[in-house]
Amino acid sequence: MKEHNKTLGEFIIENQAAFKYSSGELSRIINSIRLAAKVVSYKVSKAGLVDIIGAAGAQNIQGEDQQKLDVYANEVFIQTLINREIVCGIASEENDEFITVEGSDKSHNNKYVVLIDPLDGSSNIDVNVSVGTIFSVFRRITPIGTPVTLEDFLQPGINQVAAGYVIYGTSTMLVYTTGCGVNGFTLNPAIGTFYLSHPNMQFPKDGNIYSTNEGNYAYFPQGVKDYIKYCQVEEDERPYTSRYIGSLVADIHRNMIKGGVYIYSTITTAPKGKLRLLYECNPIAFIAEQAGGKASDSFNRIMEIIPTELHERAPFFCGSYNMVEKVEDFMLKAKLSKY
Ligand code: P6P
Repeated sequence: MKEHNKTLGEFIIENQAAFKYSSGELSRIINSIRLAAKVVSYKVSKAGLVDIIGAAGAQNIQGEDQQKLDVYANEVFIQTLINREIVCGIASEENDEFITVEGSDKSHNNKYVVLIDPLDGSSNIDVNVSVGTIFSVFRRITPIGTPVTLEDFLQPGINQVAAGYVIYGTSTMLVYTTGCGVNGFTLNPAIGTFYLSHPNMQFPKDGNIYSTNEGNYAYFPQGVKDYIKYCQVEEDERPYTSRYIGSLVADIHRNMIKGGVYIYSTITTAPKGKLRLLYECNPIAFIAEQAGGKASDSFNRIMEIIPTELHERAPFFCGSYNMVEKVEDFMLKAKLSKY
């Protein structure tokens, strides 16, 4: 059978033994993400029909209340994970507090916690731009059989056992890692099956795409301003191009395929940056590193940051290894020039 015909289900079974915690629970987590991704993908693809099937806040033709898509996606991912009896806790961008999952036998016996951004970039839905779901999986560190605690969620990214994203774009793809490389699966919506379409995804070491919101230029740290000017200086020919979709998953996915660097630095109006460390930066950093790329806050490896709050933010420089290093050089030079 040709590689690209392999289904996600077959891939999970084949690779389960390779995963050191091959209890099967992690595979069940990926399977529940798979199911939720299909359900959300269907709903996202119908979003453009809101005026026909009922505007948000109104009732649709079935008389159902229209939910905001990110609220809907949040409920689908949380319920799917709870129903599978595989996690002991869930944290979501949409929920102020984490959710304790005691299991139907109320034993708190499950070993994993999942952190999700259920629909990242959801403001782009109205303009028909790709959006995504981002997820991060840890083993709990407090005793099994007791209720999950905040400590189980505030782990550094290096402790992740799995992470990935779903991109709802021209096609829906699930891209994930369990620490043995990165693989991408494309959904065939006609039969509801994900097929291995991008085996062993790798960030090119170099690239010519830089992705950042240049509307914030006046508020960037000097090192980012210097890097952007470096990209724009005409040496030989213009080697760089600026591509910014405003949807993290879409920008990262394109840069992983073509080569590029994504930057969301501190800006004066966001002194710690905008992106959330636990369910945006860490999972994307795990993917990036597993694909041979790099992810830092411009001075420190993202996955070594010790979190202190569930929704804390971090500056995020992520992508092709040599490009991230170049930005880090500019940031260091700017920092040292202050003294
Ligand atoms: P800005 C979407 O809201 C998001 O969290 C990321 O997906 C995206 O990269 C970024 O924020 C866009 O932020 O400030 O450029 O609109």
